[in-house]
Amino acid sequence: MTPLEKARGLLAGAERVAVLTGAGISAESGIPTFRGPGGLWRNFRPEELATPEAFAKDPQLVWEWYMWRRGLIAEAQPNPGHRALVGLERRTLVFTLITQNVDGLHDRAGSKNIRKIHGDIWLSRCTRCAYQRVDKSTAVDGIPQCPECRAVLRPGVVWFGEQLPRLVWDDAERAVHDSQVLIVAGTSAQVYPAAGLISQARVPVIEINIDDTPFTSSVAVALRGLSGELLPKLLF
Ligand code: BV8
Ligand code: ZN
Repeated sequence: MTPLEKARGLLAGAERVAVLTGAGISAESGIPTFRGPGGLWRNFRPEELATPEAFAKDPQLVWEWYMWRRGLIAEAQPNPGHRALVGLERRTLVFTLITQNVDGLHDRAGSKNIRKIHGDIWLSRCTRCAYQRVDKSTAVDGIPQCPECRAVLRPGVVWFGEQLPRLVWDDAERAVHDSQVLIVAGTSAQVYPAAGLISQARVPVIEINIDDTPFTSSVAVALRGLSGELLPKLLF
């Protein structure tokens, strides 16, 4: 039995499926991954910019990085990998898509039950009051201000050193615990607590990646290749 046949067999009987995606699933849409080639911007690594300290030190620079990324994402389209997960969701009784990605491409592809554990790049939220908004345009020059209290707005994402949104995280853990199969696609599984979801799984894990990850030796099936090509093959 080939790994693909094994993966399809695991999914064929599953009524409850959880999926964890990372930046690799958006790579074929032209969005650079964090740790692969092209992940740098003006020679800064994401870990140097996606932090409260970087924002406190230079909010303008951090906003310029997010605006650059919003621009890339606005030009990007969901790829066959995103769309295959929509097909899988439609055919599965209980389906939860847990994503580390903030790009919103799963929403645009048509996925419904999404848990954005690292937030959403299209959200801007106030650093002082409860104000938040979904931005449509990427053209915001300078540092956006809160219309309610005049404080600076920040991107609605989770930075390194920040807690993940409590309710979203609880849902994600519950989805993994309740699932019969966990698919892990396009993540280097280096960022915690997200990667910890994989070790929490007490069910077979199907890993889809172009490379090995720290969890490859412990998964039920490791499919090597592009998620945009492999995920559609999982549908039957
Ligand atoms: C927390 C949103 C604690 C922002 C992101 C030391 C110092 C400081 C902190 C830590 C530390 N050690 C550990 C930590 C904790 C830290 C962490 O894990 N750091 C890592 C770097 C070691 N985690 C945190 O800080 C988290 N918070 O721990 O809080 C706490 C506790 C109590 C009280 C208060 C606080 C918060 C983590 C969230 C950070 N935010 N994103 C933004 O996007 O700007 S993380 C960022 O990395 C993205 O969300 C991204 O998705 C995520 C993970 O990366 P991947 O998705 O895996 O992407 P990557 O490029 O790494 O890999 C791509 C993969 O795809 C590769 O495997 C590649 O082979 C594959 N691929 C590529 N192309 C394809 C493909 N596969 C298939 N097909 C393809 N075509
Ligand atoms: Zn405010």
